[in-house]
Amino acid sequence: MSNGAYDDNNIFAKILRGEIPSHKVFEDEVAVAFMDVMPQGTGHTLVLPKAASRNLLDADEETLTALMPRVQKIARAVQKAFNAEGVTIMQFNEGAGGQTVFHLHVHVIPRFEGVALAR
Ligand code: DGP
Repeated sequence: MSNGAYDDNNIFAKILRGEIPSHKVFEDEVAVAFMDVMPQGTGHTLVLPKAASRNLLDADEETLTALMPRVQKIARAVQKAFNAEGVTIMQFNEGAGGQTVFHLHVHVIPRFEGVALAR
């Protein structure tokens, strides 16, 4: 179980509703992907299910099953687009786990040999 209820005033819920702008690079009926405003590396992209889940601990199986192929699709696309040698996938749960925005999202970060993440 997660530590709290889903709050639909979180910043990603607002992006999903089109209330605040984002640099969107993918959207289908299940998920969206947009560029992270505080990138830890070139091409840092976030993939979100449209379904309201606070995080991985809170998400139902249907959401997770649908999300992973989208994460793979975005990971392949950003690797190609940025000519990356690898891709790091990260996902944080609750404040103690490093989560700052409480709508489930997966970080997709193109990686290059010898280049560390920004933070
Ligand atoms: P985390 O909850 O720690 O997994 O990371 C949240 C990420 O979301 C963090 O890398 C910064 C990013 N972020 C925060 N606010 C915004 C925003 O308004 N727009 C976009 N595109 N990214 C955001």
